[in-house]
Amino acid sequence: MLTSLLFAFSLNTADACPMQDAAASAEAKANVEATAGAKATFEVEGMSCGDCSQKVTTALNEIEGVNAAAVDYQTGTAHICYDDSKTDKAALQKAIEDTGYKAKDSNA
Ligand SMILES: [Cu+2]
Repeated sequence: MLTSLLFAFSLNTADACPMQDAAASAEAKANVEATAGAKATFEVEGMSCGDCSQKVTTALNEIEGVNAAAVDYQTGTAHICYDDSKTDKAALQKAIEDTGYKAKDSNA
């Protein structure tokens, strides 16, 4: 009984705050660099776990014109490849900030 309770608790904790696979992050970033299109990099403030970076990644991918996005909470960065005839840096920044984190253009 106690064991299953503890197990359930640790499962929930893992659910709420997953780690991010460092190899997967590196692969996602390489994918952004290899994809054709305009590139943007933002410093994203306030992400604390894999859930946060997933949330930002999803928000970016929902923008029409985003070809690839790689968000890493450990380095606090978002690398994005986008079609600049469909969207722009301001829209990317707004999408990140709408998820609740502060974003700053690294190349501005
Ligand atoms: Cu988080």
